[in-house]
Parts: sequence; structure tokens; C-alpha cells
Amino acid sequence: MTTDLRKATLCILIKPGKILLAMKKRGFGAGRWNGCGGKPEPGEDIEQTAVRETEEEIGVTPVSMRHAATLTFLFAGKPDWDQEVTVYLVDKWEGEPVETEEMAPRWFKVNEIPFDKMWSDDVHWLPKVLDGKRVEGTFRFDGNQALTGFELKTF
Ligand code: 6U4
Repeated sequence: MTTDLRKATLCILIKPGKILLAMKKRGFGAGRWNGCGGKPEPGEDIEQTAVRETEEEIGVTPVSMRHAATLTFLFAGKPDWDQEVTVYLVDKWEGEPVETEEMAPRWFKVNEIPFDKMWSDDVHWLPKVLDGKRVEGTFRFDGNQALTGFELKTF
């Protein structure tokens, strides 16, 4: 796996039968439901980034989280968008999710996840992760953010 890709995080809160997604209101991926997350600040490790971004974007502090996936996203002709995303499932947190300037959170039943309004890779890895598997994958997109191919390993 490439290590010099820019890093980002995704945190998904889970409770029995439900997951918390948030509508991204601005920036990369705006208009899609997703976990919350973003890029590391200088000096942070990736788990600290995940916690801070969740606090900033939906106002909760993860207390117990599990590394569920490492996903590489590559965009043809848009190297600035390429990123390696570390995904965490969060099953304990402090606070209640609130809407912020960046994201509007909402609980979804696991059988009603709005995949048609999410990144098109999500349908391929999120169900496996929710099934308790760990996933490593590489997803390729064209310059319009349409998925053109992927490889996936589950553990
Ligand atoms: P800032 O610097 O906050 O303006 P922003 O434009 O909000 O940046 P960024 O880079 O902080 O975006 O966060 C991008 C988020 O999108 C991260 O949580 C990772 C996630 N992401 C990127 N590509 C994705 C993809 N193909 N599928 C997916 N999530 C993706 O499910």
C-alpha cells in the first residue's frame, strides 16, 4: 500500500441496528451522506484526527472505537483528491450528535442506508464492516467521482 498518500479519517457511530451518517454540507463530498472525518493536523496521529474531526463535525467525543477499514481512493487526473482513509466504527461516545456548519447527522436503520446518496464505493465495503469484518481496499474513480474499479480484501 502506498504510504505517501494524504491521509484522512471516517468515523461511523453504531448502536444496535442503526448507524449514524451525516450529510456533508460543504467541501469535498458535499451533498453526500457519510461518516465524519477529515485530514490530520500537524503532529496528530490518525486516531487523534478521527476523534477531533468527530468532535468538530457532530459534537461527540468517541470513547471506544475499532479500526474497521483502510481504503485508498484514487481519482484519475485529480491527484490532489487521492487519499488513504482510515475508517473507525465507534460504539461508545460522549455527548449527543448535533448539526454543525460542516455536517448534519442522522441515524439510519442498517437496512435503510441511503447508498444512492453516498460515495459509490460505500455499498461495497460498509456492509462488510458492519458485519464485523475488517476491510482493505483500493477504489478508482474518474475525474467526475464515478467509480471505475476496485479491489477489496476482507479479514
Ligand atoms: P477541509 O480541509 O475541512 O475543507 P474537506 O473538503 O471538508 O476538507 P476532508 O478532506 O477534510 O474534506 O474530508 C474528506 C472526507 O471525505 C474524509 O472524511 C474522507 C471522506 N472521503 C473521501 N473520499 C471518499 C470516498 N471515496 N468514499 C467515502 N468517503 C470518502 O466514503
